[in-house]
Amino acid sequence: MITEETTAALADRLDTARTTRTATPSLADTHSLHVDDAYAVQRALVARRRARGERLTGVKLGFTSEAKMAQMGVSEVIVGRLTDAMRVADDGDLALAGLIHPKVEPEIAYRLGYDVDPGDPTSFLVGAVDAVAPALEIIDSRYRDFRFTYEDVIADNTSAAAYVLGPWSPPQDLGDRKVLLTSGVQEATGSTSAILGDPVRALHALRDICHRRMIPLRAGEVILAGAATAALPLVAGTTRAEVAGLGSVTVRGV
Ligand code: 0L1
Ligand code: MG
Repeated sequence: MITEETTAALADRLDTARTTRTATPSLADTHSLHVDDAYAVQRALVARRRARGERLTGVKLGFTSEAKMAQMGVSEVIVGRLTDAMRVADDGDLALAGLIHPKVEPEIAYRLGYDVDPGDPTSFLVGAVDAVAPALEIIDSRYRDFRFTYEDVIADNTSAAAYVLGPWSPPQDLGDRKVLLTSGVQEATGSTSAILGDPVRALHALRDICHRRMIPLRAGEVILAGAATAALPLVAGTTRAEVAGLGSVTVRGV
């Protein structure tokens, strides 16, 4: 385990990388981090944002595709925190100058209708969902060239930078829906089944991870379940994701 001083120093380093838009080398170049250390750095990093007035609005899952897990040599999803400062309105503008090297992913968002107690192993996250929506997640690793280890990316709040929510619909089966992402002239097609086989499995995985890491989930919070296609670079102009039968969500890079 790393010391509290080291945890604080690494959180400061990642915080500065984001606020000054200057990518930093992998923490693994100089530190040997355990997964627990990495989540401790993430907590300290998010605490800095909260101390500046940001409010927690939900969580996001990462590494929910087989391809990404294989690439990282891991079998466990990762979780990061969302704040109100990361939220961009549907069809809203996102300033690219505020980011380092942003990419965008089409996702499914779940909204919670009531609190879920992380200490209660019988709590049923799926039953707590009161709405679903198409979503865009903008990731912006604070590491140079997106070069990071599994522990690095956890410490960096799983590269979370911004998110956009489309219109909410009632809870429904979202298995194997076609997904189309367009960003500038680039396009990616995929399926919601890229998210752990079915996005509902993301809720099961999240319940386990929140239980182990004592992450509370509150009514009204949003869960981003993971990417349905490979990420595309976020460029100036319109980026749009469409999930068959659920609707679309748009952001404009400016
Ligand atoms: O799935 C994700 O939200 C991405 C997690 C972080 C990995 C990356 O920055 O590519
Ligand atoms: Mg994502």
